[in-house]
Amino acid sequence: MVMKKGFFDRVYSIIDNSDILIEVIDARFPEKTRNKNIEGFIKRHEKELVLVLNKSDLVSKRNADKTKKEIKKEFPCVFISSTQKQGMKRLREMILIKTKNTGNVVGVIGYPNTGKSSVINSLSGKKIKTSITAGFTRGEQTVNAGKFKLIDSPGIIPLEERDENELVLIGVKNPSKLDYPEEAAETLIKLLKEKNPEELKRLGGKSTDPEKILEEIALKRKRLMKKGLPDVNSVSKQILLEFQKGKIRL
Ligand SMILES: Nc1nc2c(ncn2[C@@H]2O[C@H](COP(=O)(O)OP(=O)(O)OP(=O)(O)O)[C@@H](O)[C@H]2O)c(=O)[nH]1
Ligand SMILES: [Mg+2]
Repeated sequence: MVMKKGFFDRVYSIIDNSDILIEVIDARFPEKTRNKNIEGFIKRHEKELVLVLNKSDLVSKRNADKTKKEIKKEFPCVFISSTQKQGMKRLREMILIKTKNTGNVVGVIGYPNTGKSSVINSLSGKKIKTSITAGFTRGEQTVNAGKFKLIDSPGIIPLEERDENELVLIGVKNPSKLDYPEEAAETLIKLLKEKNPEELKRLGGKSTDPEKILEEIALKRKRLMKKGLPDVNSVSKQILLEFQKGKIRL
């Protein structure tokens, strides 16, 4: 009987079959979308790893610079936006340097929805399918990108139990599935307050209290319940979805 291989076995077999590895991370949540166990595994197998901070079009320059300084201490890293085609030349050059003395197979790994398939498309000029829905890529596939080959893989689902609000923010869970979207929305408001207050102002948040801010945004958008009260539940889902779609920047 053929045994169905476990998920992590598949990741490890990609690592085995690759000469170097790229870990695609969401530049808005670098720490939450990295997998340090797998990074450690790659290191122990003496394969080069490049951290690619994708979706950098969705973070302010100030935040990007701060993150870069931290990550660079651990691994070579490149900030890119695969959809806006920023930083792609630098990434290509980095791959060429790293693969020079090894083979030319580049394994692309990362959490669901970080943009692995988009990065591969941008590097290869091909059009493999991407999606706003996390967990989209199912099987592995190898894509030719001229001097090197890229292996696309399904997103690595974190083994540890993750907080569902966090999963919504990193784009792995649909906000409409939350019983209390207000909670995740308040977390987002707090993050915006800390990291990109200009964006919060643009949304119409003036108060200091996140709960109040959600009410203000609901009123501004005329998301109202009976008697004209702000519909915080519905506006929470709305802004979370906009954040997932990249319409709100961090
Ligand atoms: N704004 C922005 N959106 C991006 C970028 N890269 C990818 N996306 C979007 O993020 C979503 C996920 O992209 P995919 O390339 O499908 O991500 P993936 O990592 O292959 O996802 P799975 O196959 O589900 O693991 C899509 O809606 C992309 O358009 C980027 O650089 N900037
Ligand atoms: Mg994919």
